[in-house]
Amino acid sequence: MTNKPLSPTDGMPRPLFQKILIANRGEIAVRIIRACQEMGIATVAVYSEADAEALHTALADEAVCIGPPPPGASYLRGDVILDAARRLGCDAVHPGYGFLAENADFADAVAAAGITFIGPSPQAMRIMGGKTSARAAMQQAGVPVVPGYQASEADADLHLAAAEIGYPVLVKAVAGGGGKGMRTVFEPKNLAAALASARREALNAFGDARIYLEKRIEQPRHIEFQILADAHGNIVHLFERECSVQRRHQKIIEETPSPFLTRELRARMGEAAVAAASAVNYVNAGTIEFLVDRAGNFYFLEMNTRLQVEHPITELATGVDLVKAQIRVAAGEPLPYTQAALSQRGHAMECRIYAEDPSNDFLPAIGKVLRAAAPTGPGVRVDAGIAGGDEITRHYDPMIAKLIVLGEDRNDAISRMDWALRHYVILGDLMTNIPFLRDIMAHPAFAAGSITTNFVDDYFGDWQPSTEEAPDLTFIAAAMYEILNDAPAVTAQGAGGASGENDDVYSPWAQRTGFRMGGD
Ligand code: MV4
Repeated sequence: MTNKPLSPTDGMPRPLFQKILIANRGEIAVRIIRACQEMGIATVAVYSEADAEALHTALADEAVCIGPPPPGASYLRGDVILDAARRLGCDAVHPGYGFLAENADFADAVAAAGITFIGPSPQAMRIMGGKTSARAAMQQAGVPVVPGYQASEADADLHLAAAEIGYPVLVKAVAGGGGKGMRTVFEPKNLAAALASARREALNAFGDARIYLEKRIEQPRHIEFQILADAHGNIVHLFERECSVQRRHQKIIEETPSPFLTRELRARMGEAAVAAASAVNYVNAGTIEFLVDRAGNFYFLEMNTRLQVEHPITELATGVDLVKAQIRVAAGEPLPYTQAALSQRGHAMECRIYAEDPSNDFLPAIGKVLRAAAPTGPGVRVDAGIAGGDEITRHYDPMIAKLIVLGEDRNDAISRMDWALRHYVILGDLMTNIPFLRDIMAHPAFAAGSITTNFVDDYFGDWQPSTEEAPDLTFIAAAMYEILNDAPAVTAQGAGGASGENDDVYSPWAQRTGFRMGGD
């Protein structure tokens, strides 16, 4: 009986896939690589010339340059990406979010190459990708949709429909999303012009001029439900995410549970979300977005047929690793839990950290990150796509990281989030929205949970960073020393005192405004 030397994988379950190509960049690529590494699955990163030194490129087992920086010449080149997957012997592709994640033609091409696309079927993508086909499918499934009209594009029919619906109405783009092409019409005399301008913008933005009407829901909340479905007909929801704090249709803060939902409303919305996924035979992870009015009426808005940026708050509150779940479902595994086995615990909250200049209309603030020291500690998670030395460029989304906390309850989550924001050190010639986020945390309306999609416009419409005392020279000297000598990161705690109770919020390490090295 020879003692066969143990192979490194002996005792470990066979990996579900041998090698996964991650067709994305930044923090979500890092996140997916991390899940693969925990599952013993080899990884292939794709990168543009601008990301040759990026974190995701460095972390993967193999990396392939797919082209120059512009997304259209790199991360959107499905043909080049698929060729890389073939050449490197990948048996699955994970698209992340954005880029090709909801591109049904890419999903088709991946499957045609005999490679598993980690996501829903192209059919489900196509139905949910068209806002009117999605509405029709939901109406058929008995999922509440906003009162509206999509039967005809003729102006005369639309005028009649708008009168029937009742003003104010919204004109929306069929191929739209994120508010592009959306117009509010308060009275009949303005409808014709709104239809024309909405069609022009939709054609420019999506190459598709089709539009439809909806009744405007006043002061709505944006509450979405996470769905997870396997290939054996099992579908569960993993509860809601409150996403109402948005700025110009860009989510900023997400949390779960929603401070607005009652147990009863949560159960009804969860059932509707599962019914929506079932109506399109959905498989894998997806999100059903609802608008919820002040009376608690909820309406299907759209379905995102991909993993979402804000998935970590669901992971922290339920204990489910959604990326691993996606990979297992794509490999044909059945869901290991029933709806009854799923529950929420505590209160999770996410802040999106953007490289943007709040004092300059939040325009993206490109520049070099000299030092990035993320906060750590009980209930604090950072999903980052950048490290010290990385450039934030104009080529890609300016989101550099997600800061997520889990608290015992909402107040605990808010105070933990403020602590973490205060201790997130991002040094370099760039600004971030951290001061803006901290002011939101401190706002009484936010603390009270009275947030709608108008929250930022209502309370922060003309927000400017508070004028801070300039960090004193000792801290600038310390920053220079730390960077030039690569000393261990000095945190606000270290700078302000051992225990942190004297944290000096004016310390450059506390990252109040964009602390510039050698800047003005
Ligand atoms: C609406 C609405 C009110 N009533 N539809 C904005 C972008 C797209 N996701 C849908 N949006 C909205 N659709 C009706 N019938 C209000 C919004 C809206 C919004 C929705 C979710 C999150 C943030 C928002 C910000 C402004 C408007």
